[in-house]
Amino acid sequence: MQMTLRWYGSKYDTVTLKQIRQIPGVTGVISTLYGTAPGEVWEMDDILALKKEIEDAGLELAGIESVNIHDAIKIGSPDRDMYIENYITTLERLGRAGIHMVCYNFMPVFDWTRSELARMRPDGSTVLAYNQEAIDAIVPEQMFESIAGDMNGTVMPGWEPERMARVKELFELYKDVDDEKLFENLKYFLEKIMPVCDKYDINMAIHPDDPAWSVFGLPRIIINKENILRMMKMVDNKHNGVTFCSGSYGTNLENDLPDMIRSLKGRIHFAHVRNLKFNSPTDFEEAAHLSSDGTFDMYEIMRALYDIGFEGPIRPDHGRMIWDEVAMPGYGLYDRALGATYLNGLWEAIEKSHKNN
Ligand code: CS2
Ligand code: MN
Repeated sequence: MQMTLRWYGSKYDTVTLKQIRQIPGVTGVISTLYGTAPGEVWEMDDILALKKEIEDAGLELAGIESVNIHDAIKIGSPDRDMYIENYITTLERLGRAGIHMVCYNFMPVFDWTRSELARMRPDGSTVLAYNQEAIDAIVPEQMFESIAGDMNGTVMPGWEPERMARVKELFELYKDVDDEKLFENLKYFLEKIMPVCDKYDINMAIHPDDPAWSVFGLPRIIINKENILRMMKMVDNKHNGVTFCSGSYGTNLENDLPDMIRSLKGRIHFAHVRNLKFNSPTDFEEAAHLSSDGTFDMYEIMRALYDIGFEGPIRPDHGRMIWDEVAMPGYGLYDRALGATYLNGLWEAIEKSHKNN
């Protein structure tokens, strides 16, 4: 595995490449052209400039998170072919630039959903949290408003103001899309892009839906082992793979995370490893990465990744806000640096105990 950190680019991130370079064991970043809208073709010059900036700082651009999918593709509307063509052009350019991992998601309307962006934990840190009753009590438009005030002056992925303005219209467009239709549209998209992925050896890594169930009545399919294996089989190509995000699959306590990892051998191209603390099955908050601070056994998660021979980029995910840092919720420097260090420690111990046995 290669330890990385997500970085939004110098225009948007409060964390610098210089700071990332100083986290022991972090050799790359996962980035994106954050200013581009879903459906837009990425300019080659912009891709190369991003890559150069990262390399000049002594790091590697280890992959893209995300090249977002236009709603027309998820809805399956007549103009989807044009947006798929654009996506293919972007992949081709990324491939030519030597980038081999692309993370994306197939969630309708919203990316991840949380009811709070700054819940206080007993140690005084603040974290993203989810409470089902709170979500059930609001309408989606309200959710955008309540979140907007909490972003610490940053723009969070999936919650861009342009999308907020269109939320009603988006719900209307998805009204005939159920789980089956969404699967079909995903298959259609993947079949079209596989040739360019084969040509440039680009590993597509779908991110799970977060939380891993339907919210606001919208269909959600990348939620459990059964669905993800169905997706792997429906387009049976190594380049059709997954981002294994423990914090997203883990929202559903019925998901056995190490077992899911083992069942996806060869198809996990990217890993997001973080911990959640459950107060009840429908109320959870994002804990520190350390096993004892939350509900998951992080050692078992890392060991499963080790056992399947995982070689791709990995990153700590959403960190807590600690030590008075002001940053994009979940994406400060301090707690993610602690997370990376802890995960590196687990990996070293697993690797050495394996070799000594
Ligand atoms: C999430 C998502 O993993 C995460 O940190 O916050 O925004 C994720 O990046 C996207 O769903 C991937 O396309
Ligand atoms: Mn994730």
